[in-house]
Amino acid sequence: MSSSTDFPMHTNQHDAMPCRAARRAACLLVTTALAAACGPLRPGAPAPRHAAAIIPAPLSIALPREAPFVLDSLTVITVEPGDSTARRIGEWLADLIGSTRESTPRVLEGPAVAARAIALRIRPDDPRLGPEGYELTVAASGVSVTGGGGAGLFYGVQALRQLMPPAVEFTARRPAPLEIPAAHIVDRPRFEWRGMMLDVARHFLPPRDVKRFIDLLALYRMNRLHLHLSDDQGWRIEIRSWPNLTAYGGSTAVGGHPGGFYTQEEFADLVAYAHARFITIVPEIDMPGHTNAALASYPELNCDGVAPPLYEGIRVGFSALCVDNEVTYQFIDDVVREISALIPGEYFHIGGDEVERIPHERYLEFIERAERIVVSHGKRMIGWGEVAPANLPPSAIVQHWRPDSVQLAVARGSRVILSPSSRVYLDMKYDASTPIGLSWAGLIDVRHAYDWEPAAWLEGVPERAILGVEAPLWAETLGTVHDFEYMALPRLAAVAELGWSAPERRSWGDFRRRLREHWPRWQALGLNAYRSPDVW
Ligand code: TNX
Repeated sequence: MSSSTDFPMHTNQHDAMPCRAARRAACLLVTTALAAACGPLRPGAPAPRHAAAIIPAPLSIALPREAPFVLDSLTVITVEPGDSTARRIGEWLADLIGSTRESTPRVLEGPAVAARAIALRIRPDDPRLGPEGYELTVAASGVSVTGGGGAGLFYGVQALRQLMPPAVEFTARRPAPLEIPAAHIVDRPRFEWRGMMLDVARHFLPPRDVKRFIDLLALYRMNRLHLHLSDDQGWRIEIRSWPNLTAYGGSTAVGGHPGGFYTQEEFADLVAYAHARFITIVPEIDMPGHTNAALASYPELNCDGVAPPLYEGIRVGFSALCVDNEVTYQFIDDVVREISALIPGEYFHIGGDEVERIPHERYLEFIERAERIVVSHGKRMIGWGEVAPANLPPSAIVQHWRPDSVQLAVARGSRVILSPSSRVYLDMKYDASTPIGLSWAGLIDVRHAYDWEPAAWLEGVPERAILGVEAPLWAETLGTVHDFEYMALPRLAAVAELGWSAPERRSWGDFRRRLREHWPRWQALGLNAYRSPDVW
């Protein structure tokens, strides 16, 4: 992957250079990433206001000091004839540009002959790329984005988006010139699982807010959205064969806040919205614990046949399905069947965490039976670290969150998703003054979330056993989407880079420099990020 134009991004420790006079002198000196922000100075030309700052860091990136690509009303986007995936991605890009420009670029099918076009194509046979890899070239004469697959093309377009000024994210139209610095990137991800989890059970997020997070994941080339759809405080997805789960069990949330749930149509729409952005939705129905909302909705799920009251507190560990009742397994079968029919993705998460009410042996038998139910509906089971001692097939996946025994599952051939609570639990406070969030796993500032190495995290869990990295956002203390955003950003960007970028391309100093450049983009997107004093 190396070429003479490659250079490590982390050689450049400069921050954005806002002033024009200092800029001219500095530009004579720097030959690294900052050069893109400098470019040739033309009299009267507006100074580029942002330095190239791509997150996650690409495998190889060169920013030659050449003239930029100028996007104007003549620019078209070209795709190959009959390539409906590339066309769809082209239309996504046209929408992004068109919302800020007076005219939306046209998406044309045909050979990329048009002068100064943005040419999109998919080349599955390019061995450098793989399905999620891409090559991006920006020159004055044109832009070319080649993906090894549809996902790769989409990620190349996201890298192109990050080379454009943050103003491209505004939805208000304005006729400002849009310049894209000359660049050459060849890139592919390190891990196949780059995820985030939203806890919509403790506090419900309506579909439009979940879509905001899907959009954010797309910006950072993340590809899994795990939705924690049930817990003690609420059941959030319609199950037609058990309607009281949502009618009653979905009516509450923590602290008396409003409940809510997704109808199956709404859920299918979220799945399609994510799918169009190459993101797989991973549904979680937590069992056998974290089930008070279900237990309250159906007395027969309780060993004593008595439904408990609904619960709005934040204790954990007190609830459990009756693992000795056959009706429990009928219930699980119905729930897994109905949800599985709504998702093309191959994963179904059964939770399995924090069970205090069931003897360990019975718990493990329950997990093994639940796994068989998941497989019978064509999905692969995922469970939190507690499930590792169960006798599960290698296709089952274990999600590590605290010191546990995932090595047992790895020894049987299973792969692991890393979500160490002390690093990537986005519900942990940044520092002692953070007004929301918890702190049981520690305070997690941006650097702490960034500065660790997945392949060195757990003894006995080498790189090949790691499926990827996921950042859970638990919502006991988060009331609105603004709270969710405040805890997610900037740390989500750190987790995106952990999941995507090669270890030799990562360094805190360079990440911090790039992160600084993302603040105006978040503002343009209306995201309520935390302005960490470590970074800004
Ligand atoms: C632990 S992580 C939990 C959640 C809580 C979270 C709060 C896990 C599998 N269980 O039930 O919401 O801590 O940080």
